Formats: sequence, C-alpha cells, structure tokens
Amino acid sequence: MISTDDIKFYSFIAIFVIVVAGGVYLYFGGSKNFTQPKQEVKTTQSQPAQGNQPGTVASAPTGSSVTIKNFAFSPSVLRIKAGDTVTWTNQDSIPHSIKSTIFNSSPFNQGNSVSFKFEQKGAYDYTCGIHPAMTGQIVVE
Ligand SMILES: [Cu+2]
Repeated sequence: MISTDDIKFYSFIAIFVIVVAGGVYLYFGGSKNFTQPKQEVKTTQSQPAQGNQPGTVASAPTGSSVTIKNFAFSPSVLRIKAGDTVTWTNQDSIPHSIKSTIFNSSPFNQGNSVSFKFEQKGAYDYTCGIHPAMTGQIVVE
C-alpha cells in the first residue's frame, strides 16, 4: 500500500525535478538570447569596413598611404585633398600594380612603392592590373 508519507515524498521529488529542468531550460534559453545580439552587432560593424559603398565615403580614412597586403588595398577607400600624393606600398611576396583611368603603374614587388599625385577632385576607382578582383578607391575632395 502507498502511504501518505510516500505520496509526499514522491510529490517532493516530482517538484524538485520540474524546478531543476526549468532551471536548465532557462539557462540554455538565456544564453542563446545573450549570444544572438552580439552576432548581429558584429555583422553591423563589419559592413563599413568593406568600403566602396557611397554611404561609407564620409567615414573613410584620410591620409596618403595605401598598403597592399593579402591581395587587398588597405584602406580600400582613402580620402585625400586635391593636390595630395598617394603612395601604395606592396607588402605581398608577389608583384601588384595600380590600374585606373588616370594612373597605371608597372608591377612592383614586395617592399616597393608607387606614387601618384591627384590634381582633380572626384572619386577614382582602381584595381590591381594583375588581379582585377583587388579594388580600391581614392576620393579626392
Ligand atoms: Cu595584384
């Protein structure tokens, strides 16, 4: 026969299991909620760095130097003033070149640089003459 004490004991066990299971559920559900917003923020932050979007030109870095490394121009969009000279330096172990409507360089090797003086205002897209997938832009203001 099942006594009243047995019923109390099994009720206690049942409630204990429900509480623990609920706690585990909340723990894993909660950690998911904390992880997802972080990933969304990362995605948002990585978009401006891709460059060449009209909206990102205003936030593009200024300066006079572009580094070529790992088959990419850095910064991909550079803002300068009319009359400024831009210098590209190749840090890759293979040669690259600069190809655009107003400036074309010969291929240059690791550690070497080429320079070009931009006189006219405008946005100048360029690529590597050897690797057309490498793109960059000089914005002359
Ligand atoms: Cu190249």
